[in-house]
Amino acid sequence: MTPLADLFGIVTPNGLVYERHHAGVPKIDPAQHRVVIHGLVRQPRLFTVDDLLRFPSETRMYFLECSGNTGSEWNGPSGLPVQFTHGLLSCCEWTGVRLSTLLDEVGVDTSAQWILAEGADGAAMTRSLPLARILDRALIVYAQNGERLRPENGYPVRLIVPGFEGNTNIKWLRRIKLVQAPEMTREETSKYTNLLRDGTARQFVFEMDAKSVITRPSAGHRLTTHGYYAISGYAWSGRGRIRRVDVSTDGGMTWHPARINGPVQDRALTRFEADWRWNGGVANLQSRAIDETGYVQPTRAALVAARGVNSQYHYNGIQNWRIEETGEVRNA
Ligand SMILES: Nc1nc2c(c(=O)[nH]1)N[C@H]1C(S)=C(S)[C@@H](COP(=O)(O)O)O[C@H]1N2
Ligand SMILES: [Mo]
Repeated sequence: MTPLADLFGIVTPNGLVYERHHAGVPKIDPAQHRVVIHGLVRQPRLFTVDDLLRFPSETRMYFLECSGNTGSEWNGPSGLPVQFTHGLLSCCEWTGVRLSTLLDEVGVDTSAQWILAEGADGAAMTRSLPLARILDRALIVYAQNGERLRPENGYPVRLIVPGFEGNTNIKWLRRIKLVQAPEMTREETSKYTNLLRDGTARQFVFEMDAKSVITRPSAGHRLTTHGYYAISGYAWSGRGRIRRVDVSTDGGMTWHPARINGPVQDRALTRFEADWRWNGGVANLQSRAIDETGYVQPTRAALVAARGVNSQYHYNGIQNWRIEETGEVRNA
């Protein structure tokens, strides 16, 4: 998991990006690897990695968040530090080819509404994705933060679906099939559906809702000096840009707008900072993200009222860090 409390700015260095694999990291010979695009197309095609490198490229910063991120807090404060509550999260500069560019090459039939994307790992991780919602930004990438992808992150090619839950960003991409309707794969039936209170489940919950977390100070830290501290953290939304971040030091009774530090980019981590003086008393630090759609990050109570506690995925409640009189910072 990404050590968020030890990072500055918005970039996650490649060696510190969290890793999630359903069946380990496959060894792939890039000279042998192919990406096939087939199904409802005029002309199915195989692309080598060299083929992909010849197309016009696009470079963009996007966050990647596992839908299981912060699942530890559904039943109340877990006591864990931020690396283990929010560390299934990264933000990298991705370089690759637009999915739409490759689809133009094969000629998509008008009946194709979804794609099926499949990885070349032992899990053959496979997801169905709605074309209309991803076509203007999905990338097939070969580079991350300026260097080629690392084996753990999908070398030689992976799919990046900005703002969508982590598992849809298929690593070691080997196949895209154009289809009329979702294929109901293992990863969208037995996994990655969200069980609600009434026994029904949310399915195809793709966008990650707006969320934020204070990374400094955070659980496990200890304040040793009274006086000024800059409270610093990340905000992000799967639906676009962050509009505002509010910070509270009294457990959510009063809120003040934080400063946005650095660029505010579409579906990327945004760094915020707020001024605070610690006078030695108990304090409860919280942050609340508001995105460009007007969506406000909910309290845990509001989230649980709406979804119950069995959803497993997509927890985005406001996080509380409690400062004790000793200066100890706790997830409580
Ligand atoms: N082929 C394949 N793609 C995959 C996975 C996998 O196991 N196999 N894991 C997914 C999950 S659950 C997440 S959260 C992200 C993690 O990306 P990372 O390991 O580069 O951080 O990749 C996704 N893509
Ligand atoms: Mo994930």
